[in-house]
Amino acid sequence: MRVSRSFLPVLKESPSDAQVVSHKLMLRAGLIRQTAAGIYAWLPIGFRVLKKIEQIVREEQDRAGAQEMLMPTIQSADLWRESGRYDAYGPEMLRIRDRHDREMLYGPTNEEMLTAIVRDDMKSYRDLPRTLYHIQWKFRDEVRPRFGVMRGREFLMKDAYSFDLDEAGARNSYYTQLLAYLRTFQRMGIQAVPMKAASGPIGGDLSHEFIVLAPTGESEVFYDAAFEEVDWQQSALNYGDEIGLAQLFEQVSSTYSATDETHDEQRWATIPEDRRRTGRGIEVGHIFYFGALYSKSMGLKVSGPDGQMIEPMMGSYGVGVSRLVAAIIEASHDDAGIIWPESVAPWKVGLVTMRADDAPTTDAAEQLYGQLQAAGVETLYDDREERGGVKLGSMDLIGLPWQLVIGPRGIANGMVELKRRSTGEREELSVESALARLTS
Ligand code: P5A
Repeated sequence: MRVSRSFLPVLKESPSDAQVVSHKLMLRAGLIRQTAAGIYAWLPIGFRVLKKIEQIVREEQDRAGAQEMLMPTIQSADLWRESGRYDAYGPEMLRIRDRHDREMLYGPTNEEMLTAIVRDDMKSYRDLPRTLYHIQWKFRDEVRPRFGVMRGREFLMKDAYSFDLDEAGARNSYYTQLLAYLRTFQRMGIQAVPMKAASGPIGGDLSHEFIVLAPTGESEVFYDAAFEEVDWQQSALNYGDEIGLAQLFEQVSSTYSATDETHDEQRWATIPEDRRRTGRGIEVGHIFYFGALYSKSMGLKVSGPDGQMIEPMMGSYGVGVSRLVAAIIEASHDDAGIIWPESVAPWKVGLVTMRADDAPTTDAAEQLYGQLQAAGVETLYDDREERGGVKLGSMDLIGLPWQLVIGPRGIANGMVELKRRSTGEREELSVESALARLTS
């Protein structure tokens, strides 16, 4: 993409209404704009990151055997009366009336809706187990929306729902999502630690939240460094391996991690000091097992092998997709701006010309841009007639993993500069080797 044709509004000053660094950087680098309290438009850069995160979540859900679908944002109040949550949910629910005066709502979550959808078609034990998910906007009328998309009112969530014949099956589905989450967050370049949690308004008795360390997090957290030591992508654990998944759950449960609500000073003291990690944390995911809670209240039943009726055991599994954009920035930035992990970066390379009025410089840049594009390398090309220093400043702010800088002096000798954003390391190399490096 050419910057000269882009809508990439970059702000020099930190906006005064933003309190946390991710919100400041998201406004300054032109990722989002607020359109109403707690409601944001996603500008091109922000949108690209959101889609990258969404895609990682999707690939890991698919790999774990969940199947994607799409449910509407608007729901009928009657659905929620069936489960009894219509009144219980309180003022966080945005309630709407249509022209026929029917009560509707903007969905804060979809347990009721999906249970109602499947109950007409899941009839037999052969229809189980199933896990379905969608990636859809939610609305929660938070008392205090704050920190930008971190706690918005409208936000994007991946929510999955599992249906099983019995508790053992349901636990296996829960463990499957646990592993999928460990893999998902690690692919995004962040350390998310599962912690036992209370179920709150979703209900149920088994629940974990996934917490990313960041100084501006809402709760204080404690965990054993063992969580940082496993490569979940490389782990040979297979989704069909029920025993392995149960062992994973045991391992996660026996490794210390806690929020301030569940923290146990006595157990904490038994962990060697150099393995204790503490800080503030941001919840980027939350998984729940709640048995037959919704099957029972909403009349979901299937016939078992010998004709008896069975209420499926369910779980639900959420990832805060839009919140993750902010959480990743909280975990990965410096004074100059954002540092995107490569897997979620809006583009891989920022191509910068230092002198737009120097023909050999722009010719070389145009040619490189064409070659990078032909090789499928996502490139943002700053072709503006701006001072080189200004362009480099906005590249640092936007935070692409690589900057390829072309100036008159270097290009006269066929040389360009390649900078790695995360370390600041710069290297002079020939045009050919720069290209080879970025396309490899
Ligand atoms: C699980 C899936 C649920 O709603 N029902 C369907 C369950 N869980 S949850 O914990 O309430 O939400 C899941 C994740 O969504 C993110 N999230 C938010 N993100 C931005 N702004 C908000 N106001 C907000 N509320 C929740 C969190 O990442 C949470 O873990």
